[in-house]
Amino acid sequence: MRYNTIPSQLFVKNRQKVLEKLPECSSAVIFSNPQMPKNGDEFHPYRQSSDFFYLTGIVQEKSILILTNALPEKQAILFILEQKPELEQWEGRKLTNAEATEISGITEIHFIENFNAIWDEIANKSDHLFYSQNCNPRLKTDLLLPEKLFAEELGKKWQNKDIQCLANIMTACRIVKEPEEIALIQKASDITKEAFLEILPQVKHGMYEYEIEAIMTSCFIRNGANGHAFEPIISNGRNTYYLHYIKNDQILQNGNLILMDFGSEYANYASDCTRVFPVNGRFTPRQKEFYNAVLRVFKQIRATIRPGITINDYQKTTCQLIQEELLTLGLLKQSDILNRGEKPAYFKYFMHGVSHFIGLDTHDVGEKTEILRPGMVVSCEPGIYCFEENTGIRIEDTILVTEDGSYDFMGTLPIEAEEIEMRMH
Ligand SMILES: [Mn+2]
Repeated sequence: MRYNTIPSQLFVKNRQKVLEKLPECSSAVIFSNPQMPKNGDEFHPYRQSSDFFYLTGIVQEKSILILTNALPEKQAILFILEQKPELEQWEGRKLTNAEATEISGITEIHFIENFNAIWDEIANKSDHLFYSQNCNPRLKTDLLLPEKLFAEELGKKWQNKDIQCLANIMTACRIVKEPEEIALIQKASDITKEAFLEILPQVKHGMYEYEIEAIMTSCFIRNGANGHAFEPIISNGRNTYYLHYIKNDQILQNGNLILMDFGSEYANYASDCTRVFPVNGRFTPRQKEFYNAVLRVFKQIRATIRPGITINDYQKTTCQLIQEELLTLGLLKQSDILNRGEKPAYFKYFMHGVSHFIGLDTHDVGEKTEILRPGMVVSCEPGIYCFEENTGIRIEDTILVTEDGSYDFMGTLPIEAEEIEMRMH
């Protein structure tokens, strides 16, 4: 493993939380992610399902977890691949049962071939059957995922049982982070910070955006990250305007701003950061006006993140503050605000969410109506995008909600325009 061993106690606690939320006499099946075909005989690099990792710590394909409170003596049963030397010579070692126990804290381990027989027996004794599914409302895919097929089968086979999706229970558990998880997000954030500090003094006019990506990737991998938590955005000039630009194939031009939205993934935990800086190391006065406008909003919103409010609450505040900054920047006039059309006037310059949950996924589980509690982790990312001036500014940190407010995982990472300029010279 690239990361330090995570105490199996975390996964024991996580399973306990899910079990406590299940109604009496329930059993749940959670699948590992399938290997996603790439081309020919190759697969994309393997990424474990976040739910499966949360409950087991196991990063291996073809694994299944059963959680049950229908049989008092059995709470977690793990199914893994049988270790076969002839397969291992090609694919590398697979987990032994003892290793799987050490990682997950689960003592009852079977080979995957035995899943159907054991599950039938457990399902038969249960009143409620739960299947796991990635229920991110923004996921659009036509792929026939094994968990989807399993859910359909369940419905056909056990018509007399109550069948439910586990997603709401998983969300309720995953949304508040345990101290072990917070430490992993801190590590992912520390690696992300280091990459930014490494990049700043190396940026030069004439470099390609992907050369910055190369420094970033090198720093992430060198420090034990899996790699990028999401495809990094490294844009300059006009492309800073495009929110999800990931081609990263343009030359850095003197006088342009660079926008980097990036984050490492450590032990499957994400961090998320955005910084903007000038190619030549000096903001123009106009660029600084834009930058400081967004920075003021960032600081004010970060200060409002605390237990008791929702993301939707501070989304409204953000829009209000950005509207005022747009007046100052001369991009909006009072009359534009009064004569609003279908969308409010600021929407032309700020059109995205200011915050999302962060955890095992960069866009982690949780709705924007959720009332924040200590242990939740969110992004804070206001921005202003002006097509006419080739300028997109976004400033983003990963933030922990604490008892008395919030804590910024990015801490002392340069954020003032002058600090950034200093680091570039
Ligand atoms: Mn983000």
